[in-house]
Amino acid sequence: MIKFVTSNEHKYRELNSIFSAHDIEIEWVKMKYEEIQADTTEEISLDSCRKLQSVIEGAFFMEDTGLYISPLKGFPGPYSSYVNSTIGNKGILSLLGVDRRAHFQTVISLSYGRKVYQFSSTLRGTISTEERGENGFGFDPVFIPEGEGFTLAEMDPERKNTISHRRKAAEKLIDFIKTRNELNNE
Ligand code: ITT
Repeated sequence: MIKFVTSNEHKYRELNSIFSAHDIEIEWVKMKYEEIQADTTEEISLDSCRKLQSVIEGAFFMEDTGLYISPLKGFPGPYSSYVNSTIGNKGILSLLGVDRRAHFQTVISLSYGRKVYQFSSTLRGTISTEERGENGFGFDPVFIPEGEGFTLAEMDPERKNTISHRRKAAEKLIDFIKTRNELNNE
């Protein structure tokens, strides 16, 4: 059993399904935590994780995801949450021309034995020309992964979970957990 701190139920559901396939139970600590402003997701996540160490007992992890759009020089990146709740997907679509390359980056920070370990992964793709699909959340209706014809929101949840940024970062964390018996058996 390992704690996962997030206010976002979609993230919890996606990760819970990935972890249960490895027989690892995660406990959802539903809470919104403070995030500083910094240039990289790694720095932001590290800072939040350290602050939570004085609040949460035992091993826990959290996860930060950003959408980086190439022709916008990586924007919204660390400001993804703010951009999603302000201009949203329609606003993003209105900012783009011919070059629509983008990627998601997920950084997982694990607090274990007072240390912080980070695991990250990316998913490359393009921004669609219109919102498509009802599944998923956040930027899923406008993100088409490389090599796919559909947005993440048009895929069934299992398909997103097979190819996603979150999935690949979670697998790195799972590999780590499997090498630590104490985490495995807690
Ligand atoms: P917590 O920080 O409480 O975990 P959050 O929703 O604020 O939840 P993030 O800061 O990591 O999470 O997310 C930044 C934004 O990116 C937010 O608006 C999400 O909706 C969006 N997002 C995160 N993961 C996504 C995914 O897999 N697909 C589409 N959008 C995603």
